[in-house]
Amino acid sequence: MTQRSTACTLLFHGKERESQWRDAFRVQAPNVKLHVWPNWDPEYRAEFALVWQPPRGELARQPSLKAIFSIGAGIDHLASDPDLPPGVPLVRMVDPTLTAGMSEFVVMSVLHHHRGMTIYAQQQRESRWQVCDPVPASRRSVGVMGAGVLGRDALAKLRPFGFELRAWGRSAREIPGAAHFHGESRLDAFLSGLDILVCLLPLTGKTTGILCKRTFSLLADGAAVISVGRGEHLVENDLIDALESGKVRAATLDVFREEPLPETHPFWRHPGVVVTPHIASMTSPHTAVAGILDQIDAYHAGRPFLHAVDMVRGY
Ligand code: NDP
Ligand code: OXD
Repeated sequence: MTQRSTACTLLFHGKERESQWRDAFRVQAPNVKLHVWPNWDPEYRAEFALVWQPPRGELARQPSLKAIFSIGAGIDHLASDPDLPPGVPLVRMVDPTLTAGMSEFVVMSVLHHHRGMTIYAQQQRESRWQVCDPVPASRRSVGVMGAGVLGRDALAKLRPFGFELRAWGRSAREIPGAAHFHGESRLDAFLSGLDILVCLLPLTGKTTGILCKRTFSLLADGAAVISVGRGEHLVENDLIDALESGKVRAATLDVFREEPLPETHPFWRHPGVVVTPHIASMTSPHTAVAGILDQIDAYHAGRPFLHAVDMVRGY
């Protein structure tokens, strides 16, 4: 990795792996003066901030911010801060390592459900040797809600398996190898008879609670649901009811309304549910810092930020 001459002041409030972020800046851009929370000097004036979920109001104290870079691809927790400094661009994370990691997780989870692995896991617990009829991928439909950076990469990586692929987004677009549906009016057509549903939407007022009874009712009987966007997309009791009735046979849940998922939550023990602790993918400090430096250099050269959040749309 080449060293850059980028110079600026940057506030950092991370989620984890703080030393890796510090090292990435030190190695790639030694002239970036990093101030790491909670040791923020109140007198310090930052030009940029790189944050996961800073204490509410903390960024509002900074009068010279040119941009706020989010460590996560999802910015719902930042956008909902009423004290977010108005007019300062909020830039979401687009990082090649994050994208590749999400596609790995989605492909793994789709194949897990396609091959009936929750059934075999249950049979193993019961020492039961029983073969289920295999279904070829060509007879399985997989739909991804959210045809953005992550959804499109996941679809491209699912393509070689031969599933019938569908995508759903807000605006019209062409997606190689997948039928794309857009807008609320096409949601039912997208969902109709789907065998495996993946949610990779951002959390907004329009997508909250979208994984609900009505959505599940349109899927194929015995469908699988993979929830990797945000916990608030899912109406938890509706999924539990759908699992109990068999409408949904299995689910992989990586994100939850309450994280960490409380120990007593029924999802932990449900035989049809795979629970993971919001690890479907993670931003890599190494590659993300390179991207942030590109953005800061572009700003200094008078170019706009890429991936700035549209605060009206909410993503
Ligand atoms: P993008 O902004 O690139 O894509 C968002 C997609 O959702 C777009 O296709 C957009 O449509 C679509 N969309 C937004 N609102 C609606 C709506 N109301 N109706 C239909 N479609 C809609 O986001 P990313 O792909 O980068 O990330 C998606 C989400 O994944 C993040 O917001 C985050 O919550 C989650 N995530 C989870 C991680 C994990 O570890 N579990 C890790 C990283 C991200 P259009 O194309 O028309 O704009
Ligand atoms: C997220 C992320 O948005 O980890 O969840 O990037």
